[in-house]
This record gives sequence, structure tokens and C-alpha cells, in this order.
Amino acid sequence: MIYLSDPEASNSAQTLYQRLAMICDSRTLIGQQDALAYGVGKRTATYAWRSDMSDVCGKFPTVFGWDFGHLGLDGRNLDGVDFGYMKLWMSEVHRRGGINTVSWHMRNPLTGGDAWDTGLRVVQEILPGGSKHARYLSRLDRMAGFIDNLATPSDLVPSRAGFSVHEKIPLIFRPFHEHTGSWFWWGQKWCSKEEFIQLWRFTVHYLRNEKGLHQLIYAYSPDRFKDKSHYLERYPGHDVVDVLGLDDYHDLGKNGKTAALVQRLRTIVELAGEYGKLAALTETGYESIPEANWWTERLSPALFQDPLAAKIAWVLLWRNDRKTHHYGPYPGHLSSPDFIAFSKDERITFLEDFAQIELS
Ligand code: BMA
Repeated sequence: MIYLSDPEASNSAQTLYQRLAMICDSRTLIGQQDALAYGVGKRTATYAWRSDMSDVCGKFPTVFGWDFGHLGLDGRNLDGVDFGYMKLWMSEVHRRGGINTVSWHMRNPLTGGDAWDTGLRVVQEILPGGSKHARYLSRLDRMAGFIDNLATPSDLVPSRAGFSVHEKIPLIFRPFHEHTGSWFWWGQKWCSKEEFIQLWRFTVHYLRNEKGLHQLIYAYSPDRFKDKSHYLERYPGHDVVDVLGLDDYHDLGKNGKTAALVQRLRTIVELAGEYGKLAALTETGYESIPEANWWTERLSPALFQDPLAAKIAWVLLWRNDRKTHHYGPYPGHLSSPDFIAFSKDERITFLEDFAQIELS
């Protein structure tokens, strides 16, 4: 039995964590960012239950990625997803036995620019005592309001995965991602190791203790790293992390080497084993997938060739926005036949199959 870092974790979060722990030895869940919100060539202004992935292979992803960037601005996130619909989708995902994970391309609280607006030492300004601390707190308050408000009437229908009706929907929260790079204002160049760790710890404690959120599972997700010590350089502590993640686009891209990704996955699985936590490939893909057999010849070997690396719990593909920027298949795309072949591998687990798995 492995336990969440929050001693007061909700039953719903603890159950989800156990289910992930139970499947990760033999299966990997497939996920995608914004899978329900839109697809390549499809932007509907309404709520609907569809995805490019299911249009291709008849099955929905198990893990659904969302992003809180622009929360509180104009009702839509940074990629145009309506926050009202996002709530409905999150509830429905949960009701069907799927998993929601949230990243946050948070706008720069110092300059008002976007998450990529770098150059200033923003983190020190939002920590306690900093000039923008109050602004940061108000963002966390808004986020907490959104999350706490998630149980909707559709939740009153008992879910196939057996969650009880009034429980808070568990979310895998993945803040300050890719911090080993310097493209976001919280990146490596723009704050000290101590500041980054303080920011993470402050955030978790505030959400837990001040806002009373106990349905969150925290994922730490650096970008590519050299070795264990590099991976752990800004690790904020066992009491504030539940999932050891990795965001890696490079190794499965044009000049990437599958072996390099396998090595990194082995490292995070090993560390997760040591720490009593889970590991996941929290973002990956190859933009526009220019190789017809990328799924079976690149992704599948990276996930399954090595028995240790194969123990990651899920893999999340980035979003399907447009023909020149998508990471999943869509009907008519050159890699779609290969995705169908990949989808038949029983180690890759889609929503319908995950929802049927009972906690033993
Ligand atoms: C990036 C791109 C951007 C997007 C951002 C946040 O990788 O997909 O278009 O705005 O992620 O989702």
C-alpha cells in the first residue's frame, strides 16, 4: 500500500492513487491534453463528449489533461477552453471512471505577461513578504474556488468506478512544470533552488491548510534531466509530492533517441519505488507526428521495451490544436492506422477498460 503525501487525503484521492498503483506494473494509461475540448479542425462552442482519439480508434483516453492558465480573466483558458465547460468535462470524466490532471501556464504575476514572459525574478516577489504575494494568493483562492465547486449534479449518478456521490473529485495537480528549463517565469534561471522549493511548499500548504483541499495529488514534472541528482535538484520534499513525472518531447522527436527516454523513465520509476510514490510520463509527443509508424516504432518501444521503464502509470500526449500543432492522431492523419494498431496493445489502457478495473 502506498499513501498520498497529504495525511488528510480524501478517500476519492486515495482510491485513485491506489488504482494507479495497482495497474502500473502491467499497464500504462493513455492520456491527452484538452482531448474533449477540441480537435484538429474541430472547435465547437458547446459542450460535447467527443475526442479525436476516439474518432480514430473508438476509445477515449483515460487521463484528461487541462490547464488553468488565464483562470479569472475572461472565462476561457489560454487555449480558448471555456472554464464552465471544463468543469462539466472534469465531472463527466470522473463519473465515467477517468482521471483529470491539471497544469497551470500561469500568467506572470509581476509583469502581467504570459507564462513565457521571463527575465525578471518573479518567484521571490510572490513568496511571503514579496511585492506580489497578495496577487499570488488571490490566484490560489480563485483556483481553490474552481476546484471546490467541481461536484456537479452529474456526479449524483453513481460512477462505474464506484466513487461515492458526494466526494470531491480528485485531481492530479502538476504546477510549475518543466522547471529544469528556463522558458517559464518559474524556470531554473529565474529563481534559486531554495525559492523554487519554497514556492512549491508554500503552495501545497496553502491549498491544504488554508483552503482545505485534500483531493489533490501532486505531480512533480521536470523537463529532460541528466541523472538522478539533476532530477532531484529542486525536488520539494516527500510530504508535498505524490507522482514523479517527466515532460519529454525531445527523445521521441526528429533527432531523439528512444534509449535516452527509456533511461530517464527507468530513473523516475526507480526513485518512485524508493520513495513509495508513482511515476508517469506527464507530457510527451512529436509535433504533427510526421512518421507514419511513430506509435508502434517510437512510442511503444519507449514505453514497453524495458520492464522497469514500463512501470510508469500513464503517458499524456499534448493537445490536438491544428494540423501543424497536434500530438495525437485524428481521422485522416498519416499515423492514424498505426495508432489503431498501437491501441490494440493490451498494455495501453483506455478509459472504458480502466473504468472496469476494480480495486482489489
Ligand atoms: C504549448 C503550445 C501552446 C499552448 C501551451 C499551453 O505547448 O501547445 O500553443 O498555448 O502549450 O497549453
